Amino acid sequence: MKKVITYGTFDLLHYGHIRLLERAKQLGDYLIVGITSDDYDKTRGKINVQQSLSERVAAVRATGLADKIIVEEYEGQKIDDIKKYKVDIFTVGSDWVGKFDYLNAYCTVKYLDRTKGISSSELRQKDRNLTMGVIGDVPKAINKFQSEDKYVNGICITGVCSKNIENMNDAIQKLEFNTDKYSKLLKNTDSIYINTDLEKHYELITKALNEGKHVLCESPICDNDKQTKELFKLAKQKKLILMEAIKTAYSTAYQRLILLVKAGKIGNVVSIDAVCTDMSKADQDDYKVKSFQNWGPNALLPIFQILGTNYKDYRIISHFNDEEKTQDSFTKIDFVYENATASIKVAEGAKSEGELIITGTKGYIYVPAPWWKTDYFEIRYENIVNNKRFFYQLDGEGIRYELVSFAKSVQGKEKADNIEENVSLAISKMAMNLKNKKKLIEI
Ligand code: C2G
Repeated sequence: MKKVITYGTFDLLHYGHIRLLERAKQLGDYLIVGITSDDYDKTRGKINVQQSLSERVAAVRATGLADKIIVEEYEGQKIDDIKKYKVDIFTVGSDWVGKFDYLNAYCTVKYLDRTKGISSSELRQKDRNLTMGVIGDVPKAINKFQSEDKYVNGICITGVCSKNIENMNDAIQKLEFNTDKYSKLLKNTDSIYINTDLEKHYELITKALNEGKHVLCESPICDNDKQTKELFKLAKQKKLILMEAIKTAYSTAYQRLILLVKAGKIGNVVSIDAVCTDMSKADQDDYKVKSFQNWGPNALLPIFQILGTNYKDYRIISHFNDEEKTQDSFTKIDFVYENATASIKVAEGAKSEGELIITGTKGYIYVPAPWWKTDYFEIRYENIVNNKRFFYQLDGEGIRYELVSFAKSVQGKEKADNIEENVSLAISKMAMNLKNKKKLIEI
């Protein structure tokens, strides 16, 4: 009996896939189909797959062409499978020509012509074509964001509006910032990404929502929790998505870490210590440090997501560079909870180790610097033989996962739960406390 094996994601199963499976089957007597797991697809850069593994398996099964279906979970598994199932022929579409020649050492490798004119990417795009305008002033941040849309099928950046427009990458529309130009940008788009000074957020978001546009906004949404609440309410009324952009919240490693903590892997959490420092902009002429504004939301995220937002007490300790006390070069906030404590340390005018440590009654989680864009963390115990290390691919610093989540939220008409509303409100409230110098000690 001649055994044939083939692999694929088979997202939104289409005619091209079916033709490939039919021809693969004809190469022998028994066809094994390997379907990629969600995690494996992520590690090979396919972050945009629309159907879950079980849906994709069911679709391939329904073709009746596969004699056996297996799941492909890791790099190198093809060799293991070929040996294990005593496979005679490995086959895949011609888009992979040459890539699997190394399997010739184990069986015959055959590339089959790819069917022209159809692909999962096109189907995904058709289903989810979301245009997005961008407004912001820091060229590095905006250009980085803009270059990520090519990894996300179905999102297309239509224009950029900025007071610094000459330093921005090419875009379909490039608009010098003013209110009229912002209106023009909004008119030609379904959604908007906002990365401006915090003071402008409220007005820009209100206008976008009132004009029926979905919003992705850098955190904090406002430096006033009442305003943030009002904006969430407006978004709900208008059936629009208002999503807070903290990249960390959308990364796989961070999400898995939160799940492990909630599943009790380190016992009860008694302390969380999050540090974020960044001095990369400090030596730029006339750069105004805003340590809390730029880093506070990120550092607060694990605290509010693990311990909740009902802290009993807090205290802010800051050092300011200016008389008006708007430029905090260093801010530390300590929280007291019923059964736990937490602290953040954020600085644009001081340097420290940017790590995250979550202390539990059975062990602790250690995320090395820079923890906010990590692909790696460890669970450590008293007995080091029980320690575990976790690694999850992170590409594009997490922006592309944020975009995928935003696109899916818009399509599904329900906001992804990466950042819960109470967490967003608590972040806005803390920004307000610092602005109003509430419970603030200056050093
Ligand atoms: N295919 C095709 N014609 C198309 C589209 C896809 O013949 N128009 C083939 C691909 O070449 C592949 C199979 O259908 O052999 C599944 O395609 P995908 O779901 O895109 O999977 P892919 O990313 O190619 O995974 O480990 C995974 C494998 O390496 C292939």
